[in-house]
Amino acid sequence: LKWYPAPKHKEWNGPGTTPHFPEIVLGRCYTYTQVLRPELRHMDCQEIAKAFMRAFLSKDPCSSAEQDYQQLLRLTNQTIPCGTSVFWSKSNELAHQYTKVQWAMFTLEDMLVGYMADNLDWCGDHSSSDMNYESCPHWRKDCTTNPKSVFWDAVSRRFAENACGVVQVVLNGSISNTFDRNSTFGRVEIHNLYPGKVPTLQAWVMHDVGGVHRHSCSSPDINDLKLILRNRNIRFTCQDDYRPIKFLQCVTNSEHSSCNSVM
Ligand code: C8R
Repeated sequence: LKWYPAPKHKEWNGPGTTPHFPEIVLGRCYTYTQVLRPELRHMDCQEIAKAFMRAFLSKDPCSSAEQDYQQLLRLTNQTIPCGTSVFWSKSNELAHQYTKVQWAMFTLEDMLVGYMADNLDWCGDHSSSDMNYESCPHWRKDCTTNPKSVFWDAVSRRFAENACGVVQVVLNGSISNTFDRNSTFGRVEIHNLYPGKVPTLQAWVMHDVGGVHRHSCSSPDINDLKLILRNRNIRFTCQDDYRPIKFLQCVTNSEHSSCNSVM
């Protein structure tokens, strides 16, 4: 008689580890360090990928801690010039389009560690040395201390701590929570900017072409952000529909009336 392992049932409510996660992480590390930013070609991608796996493999996926990622953070340490950091909240695609064109500006996904992990899911299990490809903890339905949420909090905190000079944030003015205190930007990043290094935060409140204007720079929500920064001694400026980013939105909506007046 042969015993087969019992079929695994879905343990958690979130998507499981992205298929080929280790290969994707290793491949992205090489692409970034050898092709995109050859000034980083000395970085050891084998070690970096190993440190990433070690952060969560063979561990309970609801007991993840920032400490688990310390080695990965050390190995992926990267400095960028002052005045080049771009934060974003609920504007993922637009913010990345912006830094793609403004090659000298960096979102976290334009940094090695963010580039490796962008859009992936991952978790392990304390009773196995493999990844869980079936399911991973959902941050709200299961636990917030899951490997993925803890990772983004840890790398976002470091990204903010390392920022210097005038920094920018791209916000979405077409949704209700343009500035969300519970988002990574509102909960982690603004509180970890160093006032001694970051004199000013510039906010760009962008509205979808033809979309609603839920919030603008004069909204109470944005004033909340302003007050938090004032208390931290960081100057705040705000501009609605910042032209360099508006132009990007108008590339795919060039016929819309609101795009005529932009030119
Ligand atoms: N940042 C946070 N989360 C990130 C991320 C990133 O760079 N990149 C990805 N893919 N994610 P949101 P926010 C994932 O609510 O919470 C940094 C995570 O799973 O629109 O304010 C970055 O520096 C995360 O749960 O934005 C940026 O400035 C969602 O996407 C803010 O934090 C975040 O979606 C953005 O985080």
